[in-house]
Amino acid sequence: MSKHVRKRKRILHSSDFHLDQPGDKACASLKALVKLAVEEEVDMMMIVGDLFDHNRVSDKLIKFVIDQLQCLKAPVVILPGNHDCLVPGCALGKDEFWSKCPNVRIIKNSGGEIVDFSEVGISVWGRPIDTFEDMKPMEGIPAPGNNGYWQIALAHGYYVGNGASMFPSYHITEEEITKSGWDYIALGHVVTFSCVCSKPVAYYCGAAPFTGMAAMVELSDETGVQVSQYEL
Ligand SMILES: [Mn+2]
Repeated sequence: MSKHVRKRKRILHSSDFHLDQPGDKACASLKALVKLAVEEEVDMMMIVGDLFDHNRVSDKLIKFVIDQLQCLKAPVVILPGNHDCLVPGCALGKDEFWSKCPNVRIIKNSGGEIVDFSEVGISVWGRPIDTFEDMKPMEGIPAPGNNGYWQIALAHGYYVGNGASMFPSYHITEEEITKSGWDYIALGHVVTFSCVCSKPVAYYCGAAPFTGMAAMVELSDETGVQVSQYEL
């Protein structure tokens, strides 16, 4: 029996908007990202940490974000990063706003969770930063499921390879990525677009307001996982 060939999918991978005030440059970047996602008819959009610069942002700014994300039919996955970490009173925890946006899924389970998006055939794992202490963004990642979906892991932190790092916290190691078994590792926290691993494919998408770009991830069982930058 031949292996089941999954449907090709395209995911828009972004991170590190660091939204602070309504109308700032980062807000324009988010708006451009949503426009691109609509035009390209992507299957999913992901924001891998630090959507907000801090947790004291105004309700007006949160409403702006929700107005934008509601323009999409595709599911949007948001991972809390170190700047918008999931602590009491945080921006991503204000359910009175986020509940109005059914296509948005915020990864909240402490220690990590898998979310299956059956409508698009994609499973997502992520572990939110939910503390002001150090943590390991890929610690405890389970083996991917056997549901025939694309398996995408999200992590917000520093890739440190297999050695010591000059960076103090949020370490992601080479071994955590290579042994994960997931199809694609979507990374956030680092400003520039960069590939850190080819098997499985793992990329930093870069900070959209800084690079003016987002990463398009094309998933295909025939041609593999390919990542390229799209201008915002
Ligand atoms: Mn960060």
